[in-house]
Amino acid sequence: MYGNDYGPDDAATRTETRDRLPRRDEPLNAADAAALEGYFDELIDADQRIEPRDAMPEAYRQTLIRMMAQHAHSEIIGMQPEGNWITRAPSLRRKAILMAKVQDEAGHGLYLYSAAETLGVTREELLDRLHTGRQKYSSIFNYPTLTWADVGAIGWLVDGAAIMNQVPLCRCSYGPYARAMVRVCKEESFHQRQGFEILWTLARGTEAQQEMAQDAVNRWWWPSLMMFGPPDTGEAATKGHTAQSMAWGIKRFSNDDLRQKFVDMTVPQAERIGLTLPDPDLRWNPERGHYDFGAVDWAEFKRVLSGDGPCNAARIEHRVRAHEEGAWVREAANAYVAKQADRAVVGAA
Ligand code: BYC
Repeated sequence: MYGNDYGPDDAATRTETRDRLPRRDEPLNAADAAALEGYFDELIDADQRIEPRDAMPEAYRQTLIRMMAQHAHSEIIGMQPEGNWITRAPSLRRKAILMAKVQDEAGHGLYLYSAAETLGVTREELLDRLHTGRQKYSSIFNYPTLTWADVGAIGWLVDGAAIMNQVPLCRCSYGPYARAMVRVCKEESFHQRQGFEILWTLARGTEAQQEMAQDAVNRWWWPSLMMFGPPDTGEAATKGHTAQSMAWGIKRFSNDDLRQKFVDMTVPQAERIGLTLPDPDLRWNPERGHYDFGAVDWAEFKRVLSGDGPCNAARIEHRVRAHEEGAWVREAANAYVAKQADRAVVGAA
């Protein structure tokens, strides 16, 4: 878990190799570059963790920055659709739970921005990339939350998909990302349970409540399947990042495998709740030992990614406004740190 610094066997040799190599931010000569490649590959082959001070191939660093930043952005943008229902939660208990969940998402964003900063990029730069559309966030958060049941559907389906995708990231080859994911996943499990429980309750309520629950599931099911990313196996595979990211131990499964696992996990849960998943092609395939399911509308996914989803503009507009209105908090925090540093100098003199 704690990377090659703490490995038991030949960790001494590895540390020696590392100590001979320049740190990540020092220039590399040709001999160092060759040694680095061997050393990095050796760590990856041994399923060891890469740590922030390790020299690493630039493409590996950039891939992680892209993925971790997109993940962090998704967490903080993901607060918006659910935050929309805090003032209208149907009871004090539901309100308290939802507030705790939305705060958890903010916390996940903070762990992930901090973890991404260990790769030598600033949080300011990452937020700027989000605000100017140079970096993505998850497609799922461009859909609206029209009723209270949507909060249940997000918890059950969106957080359920998130767990399926993120549990393997606890074994990601980059140490800080892997460690951040351990806590994130624990919290996501609670989120999924609360969503399940909201829908379970609605499905046992009045006819109108049952219809509201079914309508929410109808709208969130397909976008949840899109969360795993475009097809990356078989004939439908698009040219993406999966093969390289799996070779580097960043991703542990293909998008398609995780999507299938998610469908297999969710169908029995839907049966227990008593809701129907909106896919006429969904059926158990005993030969494959998996559920078959219908075709995802990848044209819709592309449209949403290109900015043409129902809420893209509103999400970014809201985020930029919140960032601008929070400028005084960042200034005050910086002033406080500067003051503390001055006091420390005076105290030491
Ligand atoms: N939405 O080659 P691929 C949460 C992009 S947070 C938007 O498969 P990769 C939660 C992809 O970036 C959920 N874009 O890429 C929060 C790439 O474009 P670029 C977020 C997507 O990176 C609050 C292109 O499509 N979770 O659950 O190997 C409340 C080709 O894709 C999406 C994470 O970020 C998408 N759905 O795999 C509740 C987890 N899918 O960058 C819940 C960490 C693909 O080349 N990230 N794209 O322009 C990952 O696991 C991977 O980055 C992905 C994509 C599986 C998402």
